[in-house]
Amino acid sequence: MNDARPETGYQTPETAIRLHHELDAVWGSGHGLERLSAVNHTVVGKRFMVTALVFFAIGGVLAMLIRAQLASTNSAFLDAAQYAQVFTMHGVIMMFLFAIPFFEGLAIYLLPKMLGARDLAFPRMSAYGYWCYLFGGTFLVAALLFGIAPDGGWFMYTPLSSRPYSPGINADVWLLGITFVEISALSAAIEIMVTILKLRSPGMSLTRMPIFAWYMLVVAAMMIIGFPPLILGSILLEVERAFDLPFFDPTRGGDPLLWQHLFWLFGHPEVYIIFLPAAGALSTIIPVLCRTRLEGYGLIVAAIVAMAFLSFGLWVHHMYTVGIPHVALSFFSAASALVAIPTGIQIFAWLATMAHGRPRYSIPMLHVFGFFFVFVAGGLTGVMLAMVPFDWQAHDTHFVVAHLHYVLVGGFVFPMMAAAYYWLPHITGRQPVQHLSKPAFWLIFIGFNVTFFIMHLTGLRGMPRRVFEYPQAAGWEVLNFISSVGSFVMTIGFALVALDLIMLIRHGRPFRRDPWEAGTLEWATPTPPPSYNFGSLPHIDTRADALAPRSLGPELAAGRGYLGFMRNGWMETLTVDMVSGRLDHVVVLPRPTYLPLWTAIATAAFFASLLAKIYWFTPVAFIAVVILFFLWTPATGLKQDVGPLEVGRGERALHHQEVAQPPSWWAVVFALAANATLYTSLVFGALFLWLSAPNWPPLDLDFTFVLPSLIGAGTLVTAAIAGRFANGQAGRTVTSLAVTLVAHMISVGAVAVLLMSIPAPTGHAASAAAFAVAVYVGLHAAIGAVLAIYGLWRWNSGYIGPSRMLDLRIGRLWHDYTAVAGLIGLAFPFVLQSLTGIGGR
Ligand code: HEM
Ligand SMILES: [Cu+2]
Repeated sequence: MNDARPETGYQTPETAIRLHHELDAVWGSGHGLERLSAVNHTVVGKRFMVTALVFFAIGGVLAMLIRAQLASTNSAFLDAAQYAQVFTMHGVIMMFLFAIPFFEGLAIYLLPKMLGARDLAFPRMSAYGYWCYLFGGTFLVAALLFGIAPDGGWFMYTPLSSRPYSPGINADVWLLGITFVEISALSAAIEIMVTILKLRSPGMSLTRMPIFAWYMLVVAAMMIIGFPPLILGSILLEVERAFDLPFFDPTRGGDPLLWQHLFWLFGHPEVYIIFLPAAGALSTIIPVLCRTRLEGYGLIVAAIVAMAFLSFGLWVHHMYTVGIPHVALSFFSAASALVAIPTGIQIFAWLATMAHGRPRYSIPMLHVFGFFFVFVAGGLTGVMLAMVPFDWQAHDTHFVVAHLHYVLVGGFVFPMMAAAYYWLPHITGRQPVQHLSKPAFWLIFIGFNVTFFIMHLTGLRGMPRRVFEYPQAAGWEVLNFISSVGSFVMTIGFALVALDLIMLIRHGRPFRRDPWEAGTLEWATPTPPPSYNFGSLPHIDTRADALAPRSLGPELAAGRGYLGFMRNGWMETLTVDMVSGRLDHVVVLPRPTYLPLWTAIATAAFFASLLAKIYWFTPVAFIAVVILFFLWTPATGLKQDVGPLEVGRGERALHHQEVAQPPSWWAVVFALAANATLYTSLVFGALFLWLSAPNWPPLDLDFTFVLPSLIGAGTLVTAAIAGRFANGQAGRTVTSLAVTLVAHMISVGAVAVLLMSIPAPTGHAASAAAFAVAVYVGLHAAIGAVLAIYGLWRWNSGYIGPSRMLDLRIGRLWHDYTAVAGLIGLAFPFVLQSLTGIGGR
């Protein structure tokens, strides 16, 4: 960015072609190796989906190995140790490396187009997320080749996954690899949330959003709340394995059940996190395929919000057999059955839509049919399992395996195949060839039902899951053999689908626009879509699934909407008020850059150093990550006020650096929400141990550190207050940032003293918990100090002024959060001490 005052006016090019060339010159992602620097959402979304499909294929090969092994009683195909790695990695790949990344890719690709924006809110963030996913996933799969893959089941229960029972590095591969991939998922969730809430076309109020955006909004919120407990659990388990802090060790005040709670707090919502995007695709596709409008839009929105809330209260139904109090069991059992209501609402809305419309019996529709049949069957066995006595019988048998595949394949794979046939024409600009599509579908459908229906039967006859062989006397051989044959039929079906899609890409008929006569905005782009999506952005004045892309498209391409021009080489798009959809401000997006790739490489080095136990390198890699992130920031800064900018259609709006709450401010708010969930899980985890773990209260807990705690609390509050005085005015800003910096540094020192006075954290979970909380507070204070330095740097380089305070406002959010978390954390040892004084068993 240069120092001269940027141009604020504009000139719309004379022809649509001209406009296209001007926009593409700036928005395009380059060719050849340069493509590695791409941050554009169309490119990144496609990358996510293709990579997820590769992992799906790998997971599928592992499933074939499982079925080959189980086909007969005495197969010597895999031994017990290999089998454990194979089924664990099958589950891990399908859940973490296929399902989540695939829908993220779909959302990243579609959302800006559906909402009428030119890109996501943070294009570099999604590129970074992609690289983290690729590196983390590769890392897990590579471990399989070396025989050091995780083998404790996809949910990695302690104590099986603790050091004494899993001495190798297999469990560490899971913990570090998954955390790495989760970072990618969390950043995608924040990105999706902010994009949906802010980066819509003017006029698109919340109630006019296409239904897919509602689904993804709810899913993103669920990820922000649901993933942190798992990240926390992984960190604690890794810390226990590496440094012997006994969070899960019952002999020293820990509890293996803490892992189960943290895991299923994530794991149950996860099932809905996977189902809802698929349902969002169905709610988008079904009305179009039936040439009508979606029935019950408002009711569906209410149902998915209700589902999100309910799903967080249900994790315990995975733990009926661990000895939960009976009252709690009845409560969670009833709640589990209740979730059938919002699911039912959606299913009936889809059926009503079909009944009112004139269905086209096209290929996506076949897969929609597959979804209905399989998913409803899975729902029924789910209601059976929600009944406590039945679950006690069926727990950990192949009945559960059958149920979970009916839900996952029915609720995700079939809808996503429908989505692929529906949207692939958009991505490629070509329509299906359709010779293979039907046989492929029937092979999958029949193969699937043969494979998994049988597993209900073997399960009811007592065949446990996760066993690599079974005795002939058990009488399960014929059933298992049929099941394995079914799975090979299904595989042939998937292979045909792959071939079919390749045929579409290669030989499909090209078309101009909107082959399905859909009503959503993504079909108003040319196909395949250009790098900037829309030549200009529309004004939306009706619900955004009832538009006319065929006439709207050419208008936008001709530049007759908002921003139909180039200004200063800026990549501009618009934001709106979250609820009303009123035009809010202009966002200038960053250009392609290699920084996300470098940052992901540094992040990979950080995780690799932990795994290889080269701990001296860990802080080096961490600092490299932090520095690289700071290098991201100058790209979209503004060294001078530019004031209101013309945006076309006679309206004006401010640059995002000159407003109070631009997308990045919201991103920090959501990131802090995720952070707060992690912290809350930590504090509640400690209280859980106190209530239920063996060996509490600890006998000789002697905390004596009143002084450092008081100093720490005082300085953290000082930092937060001082941060508020930084307002972009000379002198005052520098002074207050300096005070913030010093205050944070003193609190880091106070926390260090405190850490030294905690009784050996390896001795008992109580001191381990106090230790973890203090480290958390110290880390936040340290980052607060870094942010203060960053503020000073930005001030010095001229990026901050009375109307350009974004960096300061983001700092403030952090200092405030740190003060609150710090006060809670510093009080925590005292609370623990008085609790252990009065209680325990
Ligand atoms: C492509 C066809 C598939 C076949 C033939 C298949 C087969 C199997 C079998 C036989 C098991 C049980 C292993 C055992 O307990 O010994 C299993 C476990 C599992 N599968 Fe699949 N599966 C398939 C697709 C999927 C998909 C699409 C997903 C998720 C989206 C998935 C997720 C899981 C999970 C989470 C487990 C549990 C792993 C564990 O116990 O740790 N599977 N699969
Ligand atoms: Cu569940």
